[in-house]
Amino acid sequence: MPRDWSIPLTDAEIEEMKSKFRAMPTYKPGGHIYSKDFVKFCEAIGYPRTQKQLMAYKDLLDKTYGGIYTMDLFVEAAKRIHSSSEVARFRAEQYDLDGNGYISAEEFVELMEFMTIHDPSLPKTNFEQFVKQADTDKDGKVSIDECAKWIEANTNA
Ligand SMILES: [Ca+2]
Ligand SMILES: [Ca+2]
Repeated sequence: MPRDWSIPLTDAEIEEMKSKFRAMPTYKPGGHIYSKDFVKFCEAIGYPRTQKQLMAYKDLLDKTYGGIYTMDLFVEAAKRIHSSSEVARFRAEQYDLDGNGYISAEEFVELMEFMTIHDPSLPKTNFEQFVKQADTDKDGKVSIDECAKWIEANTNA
């Protein structure tokens, strides 16, 4: 029976996945694999995503993390995967590419591109509309927190 991913992963499950991570061909003792092994790894742990979605994640790794998928990043994602609000927050944090705590127009373009691949039913939104919808404290900027809430409200990620 396929795993129900809305149930949090147990420590034992995460340990088992870590051993699969270590078994990947590009695994380096520092605790990372290269993005070319990413799809293979997701298949090894039975993560239920289409090839197209997995390729979008790989692309994100190439853009944001220099093509490196660390064990820490994997464990962080694995601990949040059961909760759509946690996944949304993780995504918002990942797309704050310059790490200033806000989502810029450029960062939004990247985020939107990723989300459209992930969920093709997503309506096309431009940055102006995004700010209007997401900026709940009306300071003219979209914070990580506001972005996370917007992602959660607008997708079934
Ligand atoms: Ca930013
Ligand atoms: Ca705001």
